[in-house]
Amino acid sequence: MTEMNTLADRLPGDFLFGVATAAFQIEGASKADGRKPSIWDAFSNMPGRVYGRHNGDVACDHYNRLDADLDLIASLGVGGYRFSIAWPRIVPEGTGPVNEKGLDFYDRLVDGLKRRNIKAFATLYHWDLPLALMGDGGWTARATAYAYQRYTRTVIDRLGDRLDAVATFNEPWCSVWLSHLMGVHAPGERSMDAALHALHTTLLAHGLGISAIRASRPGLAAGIVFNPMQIYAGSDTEADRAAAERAFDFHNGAFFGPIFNGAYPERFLSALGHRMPAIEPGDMETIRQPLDWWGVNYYTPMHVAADTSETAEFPATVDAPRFVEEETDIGWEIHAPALGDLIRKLNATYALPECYITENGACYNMGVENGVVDDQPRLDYIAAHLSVTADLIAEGYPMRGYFAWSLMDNFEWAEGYRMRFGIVHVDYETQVRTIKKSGLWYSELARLFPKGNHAAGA
Ligand code: IFM
Repeated sequence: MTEMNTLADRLPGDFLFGVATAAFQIEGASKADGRKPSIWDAFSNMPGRVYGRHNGDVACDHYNRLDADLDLIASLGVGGYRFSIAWPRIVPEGTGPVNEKGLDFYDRLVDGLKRRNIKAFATLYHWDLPLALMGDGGWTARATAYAYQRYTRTVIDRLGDRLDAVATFNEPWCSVWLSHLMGVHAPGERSMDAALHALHTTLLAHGLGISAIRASRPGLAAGIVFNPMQIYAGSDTEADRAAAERAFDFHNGAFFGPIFNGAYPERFLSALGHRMPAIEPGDMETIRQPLDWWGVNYYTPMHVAADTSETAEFPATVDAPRFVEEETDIGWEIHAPALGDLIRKLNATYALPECYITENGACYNMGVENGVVDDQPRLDYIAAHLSVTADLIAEGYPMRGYFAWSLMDNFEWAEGYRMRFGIVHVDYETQVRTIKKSGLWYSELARLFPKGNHAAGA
């Protein structure tokens, strides 16, 4: 186990410790104050999509418990809070009227953070697309990128003066591949063609969003949050090494390439380019704009081998055996060194700005016993990944902060409420919050970094 003081000594004094959540996963109040449904409301109400047909109607009831939850965050002694803003609260139909009551909620949230001296890291899109936009094709339709730009402008005009950092998107890999190709997340599409359209629309929306942020608040630190894959070849054969390179292009390059180099990866384009939507003049310039920071969400590595079947579609890979058997309760392999390998590889491939670990944490489902949640494995997981982060800083990588996923147990998408990632336990019957052993440890560590005052993008 990593000893706390040894770990703390290896991190810079201005390292930012934070906790993270997302709107749909915690807010509940799905019909309150003018909010209209998102694609996740529809998806979770369909049988067979989400475990136990759980939905976001109540979640952690955070919408109605805002002040108490802000007090909880403050009580953890962290310097930052990463949250997302629900588009269906702000522009409930996706386009059309702005809902003042929705903006008021985030006004109160941001003001509450300021009063408590906690930095506000807002994410504009964490998967809750207004359902009405599906009428035009959702993310597969170019019009959605322009609707997103208007939504962004609306939010930043109102809140931008008090945000410390903003991310255009959370994990576009999920809202593109997992949602449109693999069918696991809303809208549950399983089509490469749909996914390729969603990819380009999302990237265009990112670029248009950055333009809107710059126009409204030129000084605001703007970035994007990825869940890039650390990909290991299943063997040293040429075929498996080539498979790992294709997987890199597909899972990482398709996002990082356009945003940081202004181009899709060549191998990716030659395999799939003919199925993509038209890339209009100026699109790639819009997508590639300087960013102040980027966020990495890391949980587990990926292992691939070549898929030699005749019907295999790019990237033509199959799963290869893992390095270690140890896994969290959601079945994800635990391998902290992969975080280091990932950051090194991405920085060697792209010119990246400074970086925050915007999510890292572990799923363990232990409950409250005698008032205590003993989640030692989660504590060990977080400590191991912070230790790798300290190594990266020693090597000169600009790692500026770490946000634990998650502040509290919440709606874990297709897994519903059965999978718990919180450092705070939530009893969904009573909404009682109990800080877990990992949360108490994290809090003690965060308090050693009272300066946590690194300004994103500075
Ligand atoms: O809960 C999610 C979060 O919304 C995005 N990143 C991964 C987490 C765990 O699956």
